Amino acid sequence: MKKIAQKIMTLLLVAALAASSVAYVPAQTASAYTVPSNMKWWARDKFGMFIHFGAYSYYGQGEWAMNEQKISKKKYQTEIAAKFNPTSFNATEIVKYAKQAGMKYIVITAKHHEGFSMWDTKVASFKDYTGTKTFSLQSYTKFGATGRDVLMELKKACDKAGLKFGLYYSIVDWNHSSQNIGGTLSSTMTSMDARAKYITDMKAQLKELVDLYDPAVMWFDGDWSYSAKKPTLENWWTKSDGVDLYRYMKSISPNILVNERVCRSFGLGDFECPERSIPDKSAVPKRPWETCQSMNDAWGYKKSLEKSYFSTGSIIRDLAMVASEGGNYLLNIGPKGNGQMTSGSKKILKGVGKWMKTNSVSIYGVSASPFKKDPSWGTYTRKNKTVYAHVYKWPKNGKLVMKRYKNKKIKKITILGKSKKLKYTIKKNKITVNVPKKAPNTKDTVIVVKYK
Ligand code: H79
Repeated sequence: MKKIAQKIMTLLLVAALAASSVAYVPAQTASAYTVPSNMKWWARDKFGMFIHFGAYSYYGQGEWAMNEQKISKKKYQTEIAAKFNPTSFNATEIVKYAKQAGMKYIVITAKHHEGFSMWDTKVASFKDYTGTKTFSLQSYTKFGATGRDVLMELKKACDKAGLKFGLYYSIVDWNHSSQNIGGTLSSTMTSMDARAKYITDMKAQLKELVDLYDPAVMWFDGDWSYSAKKPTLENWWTKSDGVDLYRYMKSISPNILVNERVCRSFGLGDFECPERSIPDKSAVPKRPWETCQSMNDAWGYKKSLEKSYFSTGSIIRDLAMVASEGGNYLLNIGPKGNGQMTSGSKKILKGVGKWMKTNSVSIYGVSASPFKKDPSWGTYTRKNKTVYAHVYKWPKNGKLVMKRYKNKKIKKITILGKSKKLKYTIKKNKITVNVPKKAPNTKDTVIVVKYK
């Protein structure tokens, strides 16, 4: 999977080449779309936490292990899911870390592809391979006897801290008796009748989730058909199912936000979802969008990758780059099977929080960059008449050359978090700012240009 950091390097390279050959590019936003009123909070908040937590967290080999390792339903259920015992799950701590990092909403997996329900589902068909026990955290593990509801704990902690709460739900279900692993969608239906029954039951589960947790976002996944054709056993999820699912969600929860993965590639849902990638400045979606990214190459806890986290700096730069293109950023953590946050994720969240403490005004509520192309040193965000220059690559000569916004007059230029005014000169559409020799923040220094 391609890392966003690599993508940014390519973008910077392209931008650098472009900057040397193209003279003046008229002010033009990288993305321009109207935000529907029910999405205003989401578009303003910009930054959320994704949590992948399920039976796979106990196994510690990533959320795709069952599929990748061809583990049978019986084995997965009895040897992995049944042993999942997240007694150390601490919703208050997770929310504290999210809030401190500057995140404004959380989306947690209610059911991933493994088909394990993280809540006390009463929908009868979500049973184990014997058809006798419900395949859920409450019914299938000894943790169930504690009477705890981790989704409710997180929901309550979010409410208390003023964060919005959302749920992830996988359409594909590797453990449901209607499906077997394999095929175009990674699961194949056993019959068309089973398909119809599964869809009805899936909706019943979604109704349970809405009734129990009233999520602000329902984040679907496992919809890979890209097909508007009639369903088949292998390509069993289609565009018309996506259209229907979206309508259904809005009918049971009018204000809920639903991602495009009710069946992606048809412009459905309220927002688009690039995964682990930032669109090119020239190909930014024309409607609200959110990039999801994890902190390493897995989403669910993967022990072997615990020493391979991305750098805090690359995550901060991704967040700013996404904001500069008018998008949201959903950053994932994969807690361990016992529920504990990993030390790697805590370190990154702390680092992002440290940066956000000074620099969050250059992220929340910003518009996309007013310029079509990025400079070689980083990117821009804007709020009304203030342009924020995010400098990733600090100029060695102490002179930062940036574009002038709409030929406006300048009120002052400062480094975000500092009061000292920086000296500058203007030549037509270029501003040259005298900056300190050393980068005040090696991850991303934000220069504030206030226009009159
Ligand atoms: O939940 C996380 C991942 O588990 C899930 N989405 C994030 C948020 C995910 N990411 N990538 N994938 C799942 C793998 C997708 C693989 C695919 Fe395919 C390749 C989909 C279509 C082609 C595998 C092969 C599944 C169907 C055929």
